Amino acid sequence: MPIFHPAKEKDVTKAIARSFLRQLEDYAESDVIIVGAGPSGLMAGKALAEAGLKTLIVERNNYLGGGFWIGGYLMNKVTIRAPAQQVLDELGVPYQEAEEGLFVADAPYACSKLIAATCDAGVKFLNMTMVEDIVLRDDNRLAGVVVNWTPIAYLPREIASLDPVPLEAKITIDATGHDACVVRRLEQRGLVKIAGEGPMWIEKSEDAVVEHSGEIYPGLIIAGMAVSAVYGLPRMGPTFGAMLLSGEKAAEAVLKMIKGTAA
Ligand code: 48H
Repeated sequence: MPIFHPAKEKDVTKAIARSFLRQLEDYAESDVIIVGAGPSGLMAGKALAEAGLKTLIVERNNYLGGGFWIGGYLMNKVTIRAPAQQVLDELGVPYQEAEEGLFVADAPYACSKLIAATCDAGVKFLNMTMVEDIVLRDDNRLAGVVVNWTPIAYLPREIASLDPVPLEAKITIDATGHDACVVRRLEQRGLVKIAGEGPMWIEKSEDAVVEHSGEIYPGLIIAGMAVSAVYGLPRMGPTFGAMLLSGEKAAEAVLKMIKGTAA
């Protein structure tokens, strides 16, 4: 006596194709596109979807979470400085206080809880999808991104000369970490300058990243390590509080622009 309900092979394919294409058609236009599903992008997405905005996260890897999965030096632990442990409390992630105001948590636990909370909030994801360019309107406003399947970028041009497709959004967030991929497309056109990440100085870095998170160009907001890269701020190594709070600050900036209110 079989346990599972019968299903035809063709119906499995049809179910996946229909669901994917419906979602792609729907999200060809979003309120917000976030590029990068690391900690800052996920936090921004969670806050924006909770506030009712149609939010899409584009991620070039098949997995979500960026550098938040593994923390420092392949040791599977992340550190968080006060007051950002409040985010761990909200997500239900256990942690220990290693030193006064310095907390340590299991990276996979923290990352999976953040991913789940972002999904619960209603964010949709396009993974294995790489942002390779931007949509710029002649009023000099970023109006979306241009994407292609990630594997295409790793194949020789002779067999993978394939045009990308555009996705529109009212606001885009560059949360691509050290690469600052979206801002780099503006820099290539002489529209902004990227200072390049500074050396490590934990005590200075985290406040500075949160402080500088926000609009960098009309229609474009930056969050996370992309902020360090753009403004030449010090880096902070495997401590993630600023990534979480930077994502929240980016979301507040979006909400002010779209709804005229803070989160
Ligand atoms: C689609 C892309 C593209 C692209 C990149 O690196 P992340 O974890 O980013 P943040 O800023 O949220 O967190 C940074 C943190 O992980 C870190 O590295 C820290 C704290 N470092 C400190 C230090 O001193 O080194 O995630 C960025 C995500 C990744 O998942 C990328 O795959 C993705 O963005 N991404 N997705 N199109 N062109 N470029």
